[in-house]
Amino acid sequence: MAGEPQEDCLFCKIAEGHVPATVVRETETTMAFRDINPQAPTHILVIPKAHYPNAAELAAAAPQLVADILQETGNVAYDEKLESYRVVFNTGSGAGQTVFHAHAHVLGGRGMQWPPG
Ligand code: DGP
Repeated sequence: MAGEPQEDCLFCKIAEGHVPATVVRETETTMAFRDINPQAPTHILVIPKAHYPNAAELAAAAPQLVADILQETGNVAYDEKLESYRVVFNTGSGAGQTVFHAHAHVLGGRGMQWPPG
């Protein structure tokens, strides 16, 4: 069911504390932790604790959680003292999504190119 923990989901396991992660922020509804394969000096993932497979399904089913996540991306950027940063929701495997639990990437600490690859 939408929002319920999925047994085979890595980020559900991180949210439940069953898989370790370097958690930098946590709220009632979200968790922020460092990406295991950082693509920038600061690379933090912000997830809803509830399981939704991607950002589009999250937005359709639980728009308040999208707001919670975006608020936390700003808080992460503040904590990390990022003047400029990028927030990315890869949505679908063709866009590079590899973990099918909605998450925002917060990337900063280096110059960024546009368009992204
Ligand atoms: P995406 O490709 O947009 O689905 O992003 C998934 C990210 O998750 C990717 O940048 C690598 C990160 N990741 C994968 N496995 C782990 C893990 O076990 N721990 C942490 N902290 N990050 C992970």
